Amino acid sequence: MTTINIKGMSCNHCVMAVMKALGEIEGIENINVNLATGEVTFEEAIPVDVSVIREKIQKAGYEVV
Ligand SMILES: [Cu+2]
Repeated sequence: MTTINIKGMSCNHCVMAVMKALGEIEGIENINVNLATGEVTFEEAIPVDVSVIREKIQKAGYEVV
């Protein structure tokens, strides 16, 4: 399981946007977002480069810290 922290989420809409963005990356599954802590966990069915994740999250309007 991979854990990242995302800055900028303030409501459930943000949670959905982050889940959608990560879900679009091939190989990422079982995404779980904790709005209170900003902690996001997921499984990598195939290895995913962290830069791909950063870029996706940034495009959605949030930041990986
Ligand atoms: Cu929001």
